[in-house]
Amino acid sequence: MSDALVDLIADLEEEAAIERVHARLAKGELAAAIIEDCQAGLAVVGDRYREGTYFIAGLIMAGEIFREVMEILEPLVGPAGAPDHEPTGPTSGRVLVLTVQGDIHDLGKNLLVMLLRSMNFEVHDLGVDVPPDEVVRVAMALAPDVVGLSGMLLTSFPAMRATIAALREAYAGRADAPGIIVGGGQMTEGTAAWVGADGWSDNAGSAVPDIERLVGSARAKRGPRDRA
Ligand code: B12
Repeated sequence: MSDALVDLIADLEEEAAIERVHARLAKGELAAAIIEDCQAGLAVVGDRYREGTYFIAGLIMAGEIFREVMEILEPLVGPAGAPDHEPTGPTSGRVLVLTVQGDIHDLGKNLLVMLLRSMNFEVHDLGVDVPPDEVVRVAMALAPDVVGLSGMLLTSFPAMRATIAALREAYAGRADAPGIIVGGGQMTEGTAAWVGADGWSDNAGSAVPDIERLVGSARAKRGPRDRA
């Protein structure tokens, strides 16, 4: 058995994978490198599921291992924060994040939330399987600078498109429309264009500059808000 983290996760070796994470942290490795290897391991699990070597239990187990790893790494990525963690200083932007209707994958979304909170964004996380009308209702009440939609299934894309269409309709002609960014492992530029998003990413870290750009243009259109 290889002791590389990618292989341990791919082989669903829960205990050995957790031990490996602790060992790598003890050697001073960065959380980002460990997360990258976990994602690569999960991708292998996904491939094995598609090929029929693993079944749904394999996906569940892989998700559980990743959740445990993130529990260990969270203090190193940023403040744990309550679900609606309020930043202490001036915020980098107000972001509403969720997984779209019909999709319950949340590990990638949670990673994005953790990362944004560590960078002083005010993040509101609506959870998973969120219907378009609920997204519109909360967005109208919250006035976010950016709405981030996550989806891991090909069947999530119509739900993403419907959510964006509902947001665009609700904000038609208004200066306070948020920027909309979409993400998930299967996201591509073409899909992002098809769903009607303003930005896209298949990686939380590389999404941050795009989210900052969308915050900037939403704020420029809207002008100063009464609550910062
Ligand atoms: C773990 C897992 C599960 C777990 C999820 C647990 C959880 N709490 O999330 C469970 C067991 C629930 C699950 C269920 C299913 N799954 Co699944 N799952 C996976 C797996 C192995 C890993 C996904 C993951 O968490 N990756 C790690 C995270 C960190 O990566 P990520 O999600 O890509 O997120 C990163 C970026 O995408 C980005 N990001 C994510 N969201 C956002 C949002 C924004 C706004 C931005 C900017 C960025 C961003 O940032 C993240 C960090 O960099 C993938 C395989 C794969 N290749 O990914 C299959 C996979 C996604 N699942 C798949 C399938 C088919 C299913 C099921 C339909 C299986 C079934 N028959 O029931 C169900 C669907 C349930 C549902 N309705 O949603 C398929 C999808 C195929 C397709 N083309 O649609 C995949 C690809 C496996 C495969 N190869 O067949 N799954």
